[in-house]
Amino acid sequence: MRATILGMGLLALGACDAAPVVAQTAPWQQAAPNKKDATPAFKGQTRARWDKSSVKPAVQVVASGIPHPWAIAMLPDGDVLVTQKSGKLWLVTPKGQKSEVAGAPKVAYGGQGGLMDISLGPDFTNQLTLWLTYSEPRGGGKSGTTLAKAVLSKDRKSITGLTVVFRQQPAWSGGGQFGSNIAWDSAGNIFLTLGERYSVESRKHAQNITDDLGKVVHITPEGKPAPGNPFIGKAGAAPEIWSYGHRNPQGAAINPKSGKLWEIEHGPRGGDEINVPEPGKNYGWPVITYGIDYPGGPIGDGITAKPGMEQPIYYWDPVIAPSDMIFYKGDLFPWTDQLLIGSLAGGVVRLIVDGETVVAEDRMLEDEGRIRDIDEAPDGALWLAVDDSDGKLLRVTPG
Ligand SMILES: [Ca+2]
Repeated sequence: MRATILGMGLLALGACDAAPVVAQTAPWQQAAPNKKDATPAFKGQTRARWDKSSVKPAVQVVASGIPHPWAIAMLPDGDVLVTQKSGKLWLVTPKGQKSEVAGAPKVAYGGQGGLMDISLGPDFTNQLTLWLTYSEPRGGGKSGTTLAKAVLSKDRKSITGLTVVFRQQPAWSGGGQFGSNIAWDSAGNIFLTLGERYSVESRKHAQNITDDLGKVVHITPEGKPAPGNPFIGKAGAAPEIWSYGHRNPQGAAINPKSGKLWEIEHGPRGGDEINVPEPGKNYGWPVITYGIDYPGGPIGDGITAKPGMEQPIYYWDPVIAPSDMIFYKGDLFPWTDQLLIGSLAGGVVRLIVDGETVVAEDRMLEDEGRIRDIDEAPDGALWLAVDDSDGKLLRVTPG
């Protein structure tokens, strides 16, 4: 039961059977943070005021039986492609009929690894090209995040011509923290978010600009460094890097107003964060973080700020465990231009943003399980993939 705040500073305990009533200036989150000594770098960097929506979302189960889905991609005519982490690709019709799409790549399935993101390329309408990320077996028990493209057959029964476009280097052992999200910039180049592979040793690479662990890379559709990248021509640096110091960024979206990349990443215990990565900048992991280590001690020196390292525009402690996010474009819900975040631990998180400032936060659908992906259909409905053994696809509309 959460404390209920009535009016200005009056604190009372709410009845468990009643919806909590909280003044609109109070944050949604009332629980204590894990990192008790953290001070936000600026007002509103965490625990923005709660904007409780008047809309109650209605949930319809469109399909189930896709165990542990990872990502969905909406085709222009309403069909949906779904990746299953173990290495299958599915086509689901709006009425929920599902059929397997043959030709998915071989994946290193285990831990957080498997078949992950799926994205339609800008030329999908003409060329039927789609893009996949997955944990690729690289030999010696190691794996790495790989981006590949393939062509969907006209009958949608298979993908063909699977071609690897980019391989995160170096490969690493274990099943932890691959990223990975595909976002397209306005020039038709790709931002790909890449995790630092979890281990105490691999996480140090997030600060190392010679490789791809804990990075956002910016590449052409051919897998080359995108023109204008910050480290092109710099000796010893990897020219594909856009930004570094990331932990496990599983979500990304282009802000339709600014055209800039926004990225969301998992912290450890505490410290999930949203960044707006600028070229060549350092987002701090594992040197600065608003979280603590899983056993309870500090990460590194336990600091949250350092010169030369960028602050997140927003963070959470306790975590939400963010999967992906979208800027809502439609008007079926009264949330146009707001940020909707799927999360494994907090349902769908809604943020009202003003420029690059988060001004309010709301939560919904917290009882629907681990939300592994969120997308918006052409009609403005939200589609969610639920990460469990039953693997549901949900369509959400105003109730
Ligand atoms: Ca950071």
